Amino acid sequence: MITEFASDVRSGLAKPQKELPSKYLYDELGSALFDAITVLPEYGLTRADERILRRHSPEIPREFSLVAELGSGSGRKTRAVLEPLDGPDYFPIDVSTPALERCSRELADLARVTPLAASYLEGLDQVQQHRNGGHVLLLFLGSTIGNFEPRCRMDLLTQVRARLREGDALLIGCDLVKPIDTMLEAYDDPSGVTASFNLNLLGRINRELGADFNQRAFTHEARYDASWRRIEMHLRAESDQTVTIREAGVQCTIRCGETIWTESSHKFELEEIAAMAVEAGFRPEAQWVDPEWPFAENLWRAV
Ligand code: AVJ
Repeated sequence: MITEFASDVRSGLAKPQKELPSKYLYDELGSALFDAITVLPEYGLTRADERILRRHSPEIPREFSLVAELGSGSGRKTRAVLEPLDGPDYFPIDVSTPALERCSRELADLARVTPLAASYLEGLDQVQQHRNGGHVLLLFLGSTIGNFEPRCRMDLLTQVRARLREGDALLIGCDLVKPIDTMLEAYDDPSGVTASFNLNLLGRINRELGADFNQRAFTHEARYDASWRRIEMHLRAESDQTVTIREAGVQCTIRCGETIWTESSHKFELEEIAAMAVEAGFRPEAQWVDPEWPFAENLWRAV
């Protein structure tokens, strides 16, 4: 039996453009490095998300007695959403148990917290069993939706919608298109934190799958693809590499200059966000845009 991680690594490295799924960036070290990214001066995304939530969450209708969150992480941004509500039930859904523990501790004074260590859809299925007659407010913050290819994105939103009832709401954060230099700096910061975050994926494969990647032989690269409107992160081999990944039963060669694609962060246009809502079975109800860093927080109602 090989793990899902091992089989995803095996199939990703067998493609003509080698790739690794971005969800594996977040082991314990990766999550700590991501937390460091959120305080980089060049990475305005998380601060914009937080500013909007602090300013505008009091405008969210108070009717919600149950809040669930996809990929809650440590739950830092969630405070602002829970505060105006009247002691709601809160179900953070995340695959990282340490993050869930931190999140439960931090928010226990504001809500009755039930952490769910599960994938997004499995977690949402579990939330159904705790519904109490009121409407659900589901949070999907931080532009995580941008990590999904357009096809998978619509698929995910449709499956999320299928697990909600009419009148439930989705609060979803989307990072907007901005000048290319600003986007590139955000994903290739001069302190090298994002480079470490990216390179840690090879370290994780070494640790968990008994592989022998030489992390020092790879460099971090961020590119903007204007036709897809996305930042791509890659790891570029600076010399020919032969790697054995024991637990995945893989031997692979990576040529000098070849890259492994590790993440896409799609950037959105405002009109596109409304179209996505409608296509997935929601009605856009409110939208707030940060004045400093183009980022949109969207409240959609399930119809
Ligand atoms: C957590 C998915 C929103 O795509 O901007 C940060 C992850 N990658 N720097 C993003 C990330 C590189 C981040 N999200």
